[in-house]
Amino acid sequence: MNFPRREEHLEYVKSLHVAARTGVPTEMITTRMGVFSLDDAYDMQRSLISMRLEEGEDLIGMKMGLTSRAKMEQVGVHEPIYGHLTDAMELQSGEALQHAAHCHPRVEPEIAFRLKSDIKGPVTAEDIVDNIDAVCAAMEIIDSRYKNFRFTLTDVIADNASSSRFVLSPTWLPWGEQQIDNVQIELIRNGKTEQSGNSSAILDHPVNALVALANGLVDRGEILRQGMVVLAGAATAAIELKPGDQIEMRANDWPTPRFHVA
Ligand code: OOG
Ligand code: MG
Repeated sequence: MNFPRREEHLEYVKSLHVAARTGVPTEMITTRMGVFSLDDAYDMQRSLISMRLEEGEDLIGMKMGLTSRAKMEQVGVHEPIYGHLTDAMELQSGEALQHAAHCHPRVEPEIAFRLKSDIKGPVTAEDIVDNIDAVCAAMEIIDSRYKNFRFTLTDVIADNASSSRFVLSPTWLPWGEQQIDNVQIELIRNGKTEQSGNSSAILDHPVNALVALANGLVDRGEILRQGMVVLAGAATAAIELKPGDQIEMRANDWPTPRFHVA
């Protein structure tokens, strides 16, 4: 699978791709070309993902972002956004994250869904409860490719919603066996809780993130595919990562994802 590319965007998209590969941040696109539309921003995001796919990566999921007030306030952008996840972005639980390969990485606690069947919007939460196969606690490593981790709505969309890596729990929980709203969430660094929150902070219920994503894809004629992993968006603000950090996340008594920073 691949996405179409627009010639006039290539220069900006390439800068983002190079920044992601080198860990050296770049200028915001709005600073370079002025204001651009949401539609153009999502076109640029798809061009950026095409570059990864051409280098051999596979599309394995999607992410929602800015689905909680804590996250919106942290970055000053107040609308939910989505991004794409490839296989190369997955870090296995227990592995090391190479700090030097990133611009200014942060981590945030997430809930991940795995899809049992395709989801084609428009849908409501009731429509999709049977399309979910499993859930788990997850962490996303976000790393804006822009200088100083500062951006506008369209800049962050073009930059694949800041997504860099993601870590899933070692085991998935079968869907329907546990509640996913009102889950107590903690992000822990070197044994100390740095952020705590509740899964209900994610659009009132994490399933609403999946609904928003499926519905956001309608005008592109795209659907969510069976087997995809979908991150619902962080329930708390993100924290900056430093070499030596040991990071783990707790979500009630669910299996715990963890990693360390080298
Ligand atoms: C944008 C991405 C937000 C989330 O979970 O809210 C996001 C950013 O914070 O840089 O992934
Ligand atoms: Mg996130």
